[in-house]
Amino acid sequence: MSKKFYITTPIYYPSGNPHIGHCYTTVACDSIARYKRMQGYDVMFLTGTDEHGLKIEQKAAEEGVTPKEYVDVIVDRFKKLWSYMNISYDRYIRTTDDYHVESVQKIFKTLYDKGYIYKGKYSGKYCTPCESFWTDSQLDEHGCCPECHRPVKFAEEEAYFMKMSPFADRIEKLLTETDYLRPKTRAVELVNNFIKPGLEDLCVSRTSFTWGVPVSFDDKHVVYVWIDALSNYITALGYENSAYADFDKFWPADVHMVAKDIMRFHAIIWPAMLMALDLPLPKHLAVHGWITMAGKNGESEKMSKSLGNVVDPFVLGERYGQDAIRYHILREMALGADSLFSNEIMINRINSDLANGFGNLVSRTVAMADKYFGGTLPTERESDALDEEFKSVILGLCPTVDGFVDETKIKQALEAIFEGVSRANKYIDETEPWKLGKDESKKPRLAAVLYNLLEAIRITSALLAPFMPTTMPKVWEQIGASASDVEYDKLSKFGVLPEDVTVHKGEILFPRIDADKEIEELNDILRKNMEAAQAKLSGEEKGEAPAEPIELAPEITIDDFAKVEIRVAKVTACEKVKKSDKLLCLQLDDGMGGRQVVSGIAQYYAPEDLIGKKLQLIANLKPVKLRGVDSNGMICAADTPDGVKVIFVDDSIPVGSKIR
Ligand code: ME8
Repeated sequence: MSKKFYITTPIYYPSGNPHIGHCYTTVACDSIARYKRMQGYDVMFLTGTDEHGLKIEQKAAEEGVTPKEYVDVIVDRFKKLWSYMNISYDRYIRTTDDYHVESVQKIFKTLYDKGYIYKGKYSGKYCTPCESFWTDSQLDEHGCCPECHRPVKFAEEEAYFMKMSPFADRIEKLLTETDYLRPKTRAVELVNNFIKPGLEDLCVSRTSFTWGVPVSFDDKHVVYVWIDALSNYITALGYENSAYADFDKFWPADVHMVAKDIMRFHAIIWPAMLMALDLPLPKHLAVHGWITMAGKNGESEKMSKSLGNVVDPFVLGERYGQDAIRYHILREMALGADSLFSNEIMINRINSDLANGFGNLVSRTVAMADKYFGGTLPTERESDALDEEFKSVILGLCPTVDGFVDETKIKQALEAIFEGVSRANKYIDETEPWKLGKDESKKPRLAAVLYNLLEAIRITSALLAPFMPTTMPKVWEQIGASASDVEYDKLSKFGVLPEDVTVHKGEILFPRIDADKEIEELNDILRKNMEAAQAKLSGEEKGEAPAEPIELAPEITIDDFAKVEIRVAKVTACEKVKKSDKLLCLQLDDGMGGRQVVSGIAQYYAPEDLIGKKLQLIANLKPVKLRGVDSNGMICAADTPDGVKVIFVDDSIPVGSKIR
């Protein structure tokens, strides 16, 4: 039976263009998936998009398209980026795919039937952009959303909840006694912050928007975020649907990789869901930090769409090549820690490791084989004791890198390979081939040195190929390696390339970047992009775009409208209605002998704010009693994000004037 390996990225929100932050997880998973394929594993690498929710519904409304039309465009951009970055995913799940919707409904119903889901009421501080309820203690120092730092509002609604407490003990053990969580050091904060204080039940449905998977037995509700989103890891394999039949083959997953912002959901809620469904738990959850950017106050901030500080991967890829970008982001980020993105760091890294380190090793070796032997090595060799030490360093690489890849420590894997590259460059300095080349009698020694270097390049390039898949085949072409020479089982031995190997000089793999010129130019481009993104965001915040989608009531005719009589009236007296926080009682001069109107605006206006003002009165509304007080008509007011505002009328317009 072949060995199986299943790895997943999060499913991303298609609510804006993908950026370098998204690339990190996807490139990291891609590299591991490629490495495992190289080792002979049957790999399933899953990525996708998380397409439901209020935020998407709102963005679509702002653009005047349906939510599906909106996400289709962005999903296309994600897919284009993944193809550009050479992402070799085996499956792409969209939570709007029919099979996923069907499975989520079944999963929700199963959890309900098993008694893990019940109906209740949700209330709390809600952040609309982040679609998250927060407790008071979670809010930031300004009482705003701890993630995007925008204002939150109080909200309450009927909702279904999932019980979490039955799973608390097992989850604590999973986090503290197994190696599920990577790095395990993060278990302490999860246990102390969430499990020890008592696991809170999870809100799993919403009634305040419709763009989601409907709860099959209560269609007022749509499934809210996590049951929909997390299930993707199993529905994409065919769990509770017939679209695929890979569940038994690939579940449980070997690695889920996510950033720390969604660690809690994957470390606590996902295992709880699987326990409730009686399914095996994934083997590892690898949590990395954020790619951050230097913020205005000098502190680094998460790179994110909602902060508008994103770096466009296409801009970088066009300038330096996709592999250089892949290498840079993977090399900088240690598992669990943040990594600051800066053009300076990136360009220096590309120059030092790729241009001067690896690129130089390849070009020097190939150039010398060409210069001294016309490209084809002679078979007469002379070895030296130094060679054995060099070979043992290179032969130690593959097992070391295997270990790091298995532990999802990609930075360390790359560091190990580059130690091999440095060792090879040092071997050139030690053996001084340019001196050997001048003396005919030393040619057998020179041939041995160059062969050893070509072998070192064969092994290091094969180990690098999962991380930099576009460039390494070019290296193989240059060093005369065939596809079978770079197979995994040949990476732990020397002497694989033919004795009389022929090299082919080729293009420069990683051109050296003129750092001073480039940093300035790139900083300029990225700054302009960011300013444009931030201007767009602050426009949204200033209310230039409506916060809620506008839904018009059904059309009426002019005759319908003519039935409503709106007239100008002046407030002559006003007082609060007794025992009511909300109601004001207004005496109006309506040009018809006067009348009394009760209005629910006491939270927004004091009586003295209104006395003497002219306003609009719906004059032919049927009288009602509010809190026992007669109300003859209604005054016009607007709902705004800052509360209700009465529509006042210019003082020059006489009372009683008809408004049409
Ligand atoms: O959270 N640095 O989607 P999302 C590193 N749909 N990684 C980053 C990053 C940054 N600056 N910004 C984003 C969601 N990421 C949910 C997930 S999963 C069942 C549902 C990456 O679009 C990182 O992998 O906000 C993070 O976990 C993911 O994008 C969140 O993407």
